[in-house]
Amino acid sequence: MTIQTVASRPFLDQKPGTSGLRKQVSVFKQPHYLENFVQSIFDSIGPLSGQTLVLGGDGRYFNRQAIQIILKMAAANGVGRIKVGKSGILSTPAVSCVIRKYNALGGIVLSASHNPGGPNGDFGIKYNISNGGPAPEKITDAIFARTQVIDRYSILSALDVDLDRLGETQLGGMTVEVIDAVADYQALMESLFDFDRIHTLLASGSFRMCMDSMHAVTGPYAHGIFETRLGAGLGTVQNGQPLEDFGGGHPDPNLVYAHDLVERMFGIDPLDFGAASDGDGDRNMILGSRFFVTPSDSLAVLAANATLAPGYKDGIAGIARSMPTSEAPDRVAAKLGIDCYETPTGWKFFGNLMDAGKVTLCGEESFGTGSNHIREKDGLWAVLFWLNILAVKQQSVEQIMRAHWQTYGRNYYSRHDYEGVESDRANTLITQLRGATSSLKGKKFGSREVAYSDDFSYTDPIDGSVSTKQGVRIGFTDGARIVYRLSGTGTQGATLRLYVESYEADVAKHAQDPQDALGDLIAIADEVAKIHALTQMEKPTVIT
Ligand code: VG1
Ligand code: CO
Repeated sequence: MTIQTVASRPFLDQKPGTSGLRKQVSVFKQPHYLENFVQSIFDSIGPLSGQTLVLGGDGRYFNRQAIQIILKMAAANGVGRIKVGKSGILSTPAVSCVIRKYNALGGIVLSASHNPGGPNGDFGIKYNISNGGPAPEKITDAIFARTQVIDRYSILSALDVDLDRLGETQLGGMTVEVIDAVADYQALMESLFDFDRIHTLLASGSFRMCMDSMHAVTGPYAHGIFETRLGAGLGTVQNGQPLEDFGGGHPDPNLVYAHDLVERMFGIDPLDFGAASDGDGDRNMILGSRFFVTPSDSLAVLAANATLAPGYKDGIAGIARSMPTSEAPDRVAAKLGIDCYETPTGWKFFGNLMDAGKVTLCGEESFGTGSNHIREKDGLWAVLFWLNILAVKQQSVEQIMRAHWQTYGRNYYSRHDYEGVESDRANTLITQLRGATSSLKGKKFGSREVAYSDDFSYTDPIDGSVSTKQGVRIGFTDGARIVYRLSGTGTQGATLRLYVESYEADVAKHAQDPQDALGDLIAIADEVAKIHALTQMEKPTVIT
């Protein structure tokens, strides 16, 4: 086995987005493309000698090949040990868990999350640091800078490693340890939630649930935890076999893409509880019988009921939510007398707050919820948390949600995505909006008056780093908000995200359809940004 040094030239488009580098498979398959990025990671994270790294992916097309390349490059770069998930599978939360449990230097996750997979789909790679969380901008900026000048990479000439057999093998001077993908993660979940109580609920026969893994990474985790350990019975998990192309689907757990689940939960004879997770297992959607829980409300409910789960029985230190997420969690924090932090979009902004002990629960409107048990959002964790609450309260999802609104009021909320917008048009829209924000204050739209308008900027309270241009927001005097931003995870054209929120204290008005309750705000959002004229799209592609 010899170490080869391969001459290479920079690819100029390797700038990580909201969550790592995501490109079409055809881009990743160009000679040296993956290798350049991996070498840039290795060159940016300090001495590797004797260090442990964690490696795994969501099982999408190109996962196995990429893992073999990365193993050989890690060996050539002096890494001491790599823990890799069996068959190359590890969910994003499992990688975070394993990094923390074994004090690894960091980990590499191969995933484009909710983006479609297969030869014509997307692939992605992200680096997580020793706290188990996504690399902060300081590190992703360093990796990007390295990609711009890289002229060689190192790789071991060796046979492929057998990824389907548990145990250790040597690759040059490096030990490759193929680990059970589920065991460490399941043990962590068991330490947080009342598995006995959830078992009693699920095995009772009177409570029926469905977990839709959308042919993505959580399949093995969900089979093991819900069916085998918690007695929910075979068939509880649907689409539980990870497939390289996710069965042709879009592994995004929302009302549009998780249609198999939606049919069961909103059809005749609906189940009591339904949940879905995304490509890499860090997102979740929670449904009750003919009832949808918005992710923002889900975070608020978990915070309000946290002490019902053993892992949080002493209460929570604080909450953090991304800026476009609704203010429902803020109301719970206020009542609990704890802080609620507002960060830019992307889980990397929560890491410092959790490390400093300032927050316990975090969430994003995009179906991401999690806590300081790891440093990533965690889909199955959220599902288990809900089950723990349901098992204790013995109420339906809808009853819990309605009681919550009764106490705190309801934050009507919706996100409209305009996917596949031509990049120039999307950039024009945002640039014009930025220009308009300064003159909006005091302006009246129907009964609403603008209280403030700006492009969100965040100063990290722990390390002082500043992140600018994180989304244009318009706040009204009655607390309603409109937010616009461009997606940082897409691979083709641009995606405009419009977020609208309006607070309603009156219980008698809590049964409206959010699209109706938010109708005037949606119209104002278009009037201000000229969405339809500029995108040339009649309506959003996805509404959640
Ligand atoms: C989206 C979501 C964001 C999330 C990110 C990564 O980003 O809006 O909340 O953190 O995806 O999640 P963007 O830039 O497209 O809006 V995942 O599950 O795709 O790793
Ligand atoms: Co994801």
